[in-house]
Amino acid sequence: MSQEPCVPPGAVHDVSANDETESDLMKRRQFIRNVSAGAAGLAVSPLPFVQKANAQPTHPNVLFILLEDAPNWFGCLGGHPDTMTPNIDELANRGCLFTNAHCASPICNPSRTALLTGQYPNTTGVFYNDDDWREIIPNVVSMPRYFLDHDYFTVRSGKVYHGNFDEREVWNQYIDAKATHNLPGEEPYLPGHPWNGLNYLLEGDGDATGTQFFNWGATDAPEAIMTDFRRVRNLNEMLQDGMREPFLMFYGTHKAHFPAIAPRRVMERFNIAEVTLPPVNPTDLDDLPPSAFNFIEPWHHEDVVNGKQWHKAVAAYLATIHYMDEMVGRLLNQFDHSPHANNTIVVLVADHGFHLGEKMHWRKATLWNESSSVIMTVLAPGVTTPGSVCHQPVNMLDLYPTLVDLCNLPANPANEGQSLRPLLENPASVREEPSIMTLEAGNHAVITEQWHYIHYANGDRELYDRNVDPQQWDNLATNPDYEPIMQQLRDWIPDDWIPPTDAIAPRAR
Ligand SMILES: [Ca+2]
Ligand SMILES: [Ca+2]
Repeated sequence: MSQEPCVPPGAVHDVSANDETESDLMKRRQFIRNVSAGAAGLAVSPLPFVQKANAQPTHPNVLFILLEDAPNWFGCLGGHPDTMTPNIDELANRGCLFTNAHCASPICNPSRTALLTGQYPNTTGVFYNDDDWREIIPNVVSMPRYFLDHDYFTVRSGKVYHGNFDEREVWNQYIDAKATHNLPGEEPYLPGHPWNGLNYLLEGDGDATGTQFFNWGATDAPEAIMTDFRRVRNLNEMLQDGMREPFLMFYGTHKAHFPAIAPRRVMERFNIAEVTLPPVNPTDLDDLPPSAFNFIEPWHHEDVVNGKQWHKAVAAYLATIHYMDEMVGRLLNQFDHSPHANNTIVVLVADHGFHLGEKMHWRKATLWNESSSVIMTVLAPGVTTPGSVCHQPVNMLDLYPTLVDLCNLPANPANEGQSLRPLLENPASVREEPSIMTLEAGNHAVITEQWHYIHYANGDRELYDRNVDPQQWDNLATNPDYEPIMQQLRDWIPDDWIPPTDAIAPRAR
């Protein structure tokens, strides 16, 4: 879990407590509003030695692979030691892998809304899973709509938007996510009798099926009915027939979401008894401020451990990730044999991270690295160099303006992220701005190369040094020596993103 990526880090950059100037401070405080006005950009020139594998097409196609609920258990990220993700590792090695990428919010709907609108949760007002972004921000132009409006052929299969908050009309070819989701027998639910013996009805998971979500095991269902198998088959048939160019194709995976159920042949590749458990410090929660406990459910972890389910759950999640990787590999193999292989940008990112016991927590919706950190890799013909790795803090908000930039479309001034092109061209270049993630209203994480700063709505704080404490066990926020650096990091958060003390109460996720 704590292994370093296999490629040496690039230029080290941190927010130092020294050398602060008034102009620096003002610059940071203006950052969010500047990008909101579309004024920000990185002035980093590509290095002349960067080798271009292919000529850069004028309007390249885009293949966008959006993973569901994925911890950073990927070989290319030095993730879980038992993980098997050869296809995604190979894709990462063909382009630029970002090792310090974060979601905009560690919950499905606000994360996907931020990705698809290119705007922060505080701008859209979409913080929760039941916020219908189409009603809240009806005039915002989503990424697929923007590409459609600029004469791209838009295709999608699988989960792109959260729940029912879909945009049917922006897709030239649309494969209904619901219609391809969970055919009978795929995930053999046993209402009231979850396989793991943990009879949980998780908040937000509905009624009759609630106990089935916090579940794991193997299925003997024919693979032809597995959701991801069918979604990839549909896309592969389109690729085989040839697509109208330029196109924007989305594949949203069903895995690795709970319930962690994979075909038996996949599950059997993982030895349950010997699987490596995530590292957990038994006293880890002792130094957390009260607000942290609004977002965690340590009793779930106790029940998993006491029920002797931890090994099984970890092995099952590794299996679902492995199966997800297989399906991505099937799609990429077809894509590589298509006429589009050399003029298509491939992006792969997860909607947010995932806890499997770290900090005694399960699932997501925390401000720590397990929830914030996502795999992100970009292969851009003529722009990225095979095998390149970037350690700068980036956010999935950056992908909308990045794709607009790489596809030579006019910039969308409503985008608040920044184009990653300078980092794709030169991964060692420095990005001054941190990556900011927001959990519900008023709770934020500010992440730089070195620091992970957490600011809760009531003013509670946490600070971790990413360089020496990758597990985030040692909360430095109570040490006055770190007050200057915390103030600097806090200054990246616009004042109006932080509500009056105790104004915000947690809501169902
Ligand atoms: Ca999700
Ligand atoms: Ca701790």
